[in-house]
Formats: sequence, structure tokens, C-alpha cells
Amino acid sequence: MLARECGFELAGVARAEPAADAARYREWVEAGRAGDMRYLTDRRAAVREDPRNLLASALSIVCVGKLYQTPWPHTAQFNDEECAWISRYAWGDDYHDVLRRGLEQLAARMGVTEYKICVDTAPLLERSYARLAGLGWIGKNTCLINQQSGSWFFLGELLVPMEIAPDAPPPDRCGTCRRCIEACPTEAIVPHGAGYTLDARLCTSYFTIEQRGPVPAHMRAGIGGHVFGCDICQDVCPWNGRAPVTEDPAFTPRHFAPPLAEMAALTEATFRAMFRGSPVSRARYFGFLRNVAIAMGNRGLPQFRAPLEKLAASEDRVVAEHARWALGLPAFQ
Ligand code: B12
Ligand code: SF4
Ligand code: SF4
Repeated sequence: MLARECGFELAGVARAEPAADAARYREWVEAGRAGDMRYLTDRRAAVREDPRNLLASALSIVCVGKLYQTPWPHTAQFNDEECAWISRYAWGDDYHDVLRRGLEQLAARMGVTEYKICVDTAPLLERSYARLAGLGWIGKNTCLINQQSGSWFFLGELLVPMEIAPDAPPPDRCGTCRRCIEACPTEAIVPHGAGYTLDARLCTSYFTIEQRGPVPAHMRAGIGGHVFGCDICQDVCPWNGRAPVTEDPAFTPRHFAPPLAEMAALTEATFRAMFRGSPVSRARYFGFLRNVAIAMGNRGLPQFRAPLEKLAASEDRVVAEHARWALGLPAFQ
């Protein structure tokens, strides 16, 4: 109830004790599946093993979920080849700020003065604890899925030095479904033991958001028109078929499918102004232009030749190389 008043549709409690899934995480890192995401593999990897490394006095983790779904098209429903695809989660304000504000309110309402707020960036296995707190199960696409709310929600946590009765994890409801595995254009959802995991080194979301430097040439075709993130494995999930929409105006779309040619023409200053306070700023200016060059190459429209020629002369050698790659594709020969 309190969590709802602070803007969270989902809430539950897990014990602040060592992560039962820590071994899964270690295996994932050891297999190299984190790619170049150093914040997952450096000394912070071990911090994830116990939430008390973040707040020594923590006894409970209040896990919250905040919906960001809006009644706008899914990837496959939007076919304008001239436009870039930005992932649904990045259409509105940066969720880190939105969730942090809600969690600060929640701490105040709970009357706790000693606490730790985590939203995405802290070394905490967020999906593991959210599952234990009853918010959902971990689907084959590795997203946390709630039976009523689907998976279009962000996670946040409040670590508190209070004993609160924990919730219980729900059953796994993926059953025999394999839609996400079959729909992923880059085959990034790979078998792991009896289940599945995500190999970030094959995932469009990783390439377009996290990876600095060049994207391996053999992976570029699978990226299609995506310039920031990817939603395909959630678009196809049956549990998202009737997912509720957010009522928070912070997530009202302001960056839905912008024209690729306009994106290619952004200066660093206009990029910064356009994406200030948006998750897209994480890609950084030249990383975003690199993504735009890949998307233009994959779309192969004749009107992209001139903007690609301009990008091929970019001062940034990675952007220039990706634009040259695009111009070398059969569509431009
Ligand atoms: C690194 C990262 C990424 C990487 C790697 C993703 C990945 N699957 O690992 C990349 C850049 C690819 C990525 C993409 C996205 N991300 Co991300 N990401 C993270 C981050 C920072 C760490 C995730 C991590 O530790 N990965 C390592 C692997 C091993 O962990 P894992 O897959 O979560 O698995 C753990 C548990 O889930 C559990 N587990 C896994 N499988 C199973 C199965 C069973 C049966 C059981 C019991 C347990 C279990 O064990 C593992 C070890 O703890 C978290 C925030 C955080 N601090 O946790 C956000 C987070 C997972 N991302 C989020 C989002 C929204 C996205 C995107 C949707 C963004 C987009 N549209 O592009 C995509 C979704 C792609 C996908 N299918 O996962 C949300 C997910 C919300 C949700 N409902 O699940 C998070 C929680 C951020 C947040 N605070 O809201 N992300
Ligand atoms: S986010 Fe896209 S590329 Fe990554 S696993 Fe899902 S469908 Fe595949
Ligand atoms: S698409 Fe099917 S297999 Fe994939 S996460 Fe959703 S229910 Fe599970």
C-alpha cells in the first residue's frame, strides 16, 4: 500500500541474505557472457554475493517494480523504414531518477533513516531478489515477469535494517513456450543447464547501449533499425499481451522512433539537448551515431546515401568505419 502511494505498482520483501543465485552469476561471468561490461566483472562482481556488502545492517530488501508500458506500437507493428527504433524503456525520462525519488519517499514513509537505495547501477542481483520477493519469475528471456503485469517494469530496492516478513517467489509460468528464443534476431538467448541465459555478446541491447568501440561486423545485420536497446524478446512474450500501462507522466514517450536522417545530422550539442534526462544519453554521442550508421546500412534506403557519406567523414574513426561498412552493402552498390 505504502509502495503504491510512492508510485510503485509492484512491491514485496526478500531477506537481505547471500544471493542463492550467486553461482549462476559467477558462471555467467566466467563464460565471458558479460562482454566488455567491466562493472559486472571487476571487484564489484563479488559485492553482488551479499546485499550486506551494500548496507552492513540490512535485514530486509523491499523490492519494487514500476511500470513503463505505454499504449504505443511494438517493434514489429512499426514499419516506417525511415525511422530509428529506440527501446520502449527509453522513450521517457530516465528511470533511475524516477525510481530513486519514489524510493526516497518510501523510506521517509516507512520512517527509516538508515537505508540504501538501489536502482540498476548498484552491484545487487536485482532480478534474483525481486523473484524472491514475489514480484515475478525469471523468464527464458531472463526478464522478470509478473503474471498480471508482464515484464514492462523497472526494478528498484530499498535495503533496510528492519525484520519484515518475506514474500514467496511465484512459480515459473513459461511452460513450453519458446517465443522469445525463436524471435531473437541474434540468437542471444542460449541454453544454460536445464534453462536459458542471455549472452550479452550477441544481444542488440548490449551492442547499442553498452558496447564502446566497434560492433563486430558479423553482428551488425541482426541489429536491424535499432539505435538504442531492443524489445523483441518482450514484445513477443504472451504475458505482455495485456500488460497494464503506466500512469506516470514521466514515461510519456518523447523519443519514439525519430527519423534516422535527422539523427545522423545531430551535432554533439543537439544530441545532448535532445536526450538530456533520457536513458539514451548513455550511448554517448559518437556511440549513438555509430548505431545510426548501422541502422541506415541495414535499412538500405537510397536517401541514406548522403547522410552516410557525411558520417563516413566523421572525426570519430568508429563512426566513420561503420558508415563505410554501410555504404559497402549491396543496397548502396
Ligand atoms: C547488465 C544488464 C543488462 C545487460 C545484460 C542482460 C542480462 N540478461 O544479463 C544488457 C545490456 C544486455 C541488458 C539488457 C536489458 N536490460 Co538490463 N540490466 C543489466 C543489469 C545492470 C545487471 C544484470 C545482470 O546481473 N546480468 C547477469 C545475469 C547472470 O543476471 P540475470 O540474467 O539477471 O540472472 C540472474 C537472476 O535473474 C537469476 N536467474 C537467471 N535465470 C534464472 C532462472 C531461474 C529458474 C532462477 C531461479 C534464477 C535465475 O540468476 C542470475 C544471477 O543472479 C540489471 C540491473 C541489476 N543491477 O541487476 C539490468 C536489468 C536486468 N535490465 C533491465 C532492462 C529493462 C533491460 C532491457 C529490457 C533494456 C532494453 N529494452 O534494451 C534489456 C533486456 C534484455 C534481456 N532479455 O535481458 C531491467 C529488467 C527489468 C525486468 N522486468 O526484468 C533491470 C533489472 C534494470 C532495472 N533496475 O530495472 N541489461
Ligand atoms: S534484447 Fe533483443 S537481441 Fe537481446 S535477447 Fe532480447 S531479442 Fe535478443
Ligand atoms: S516468450 Fe515465452 S518463454 Fe519467453 S519469457 Fe515469455 S513466456 Fe517465457
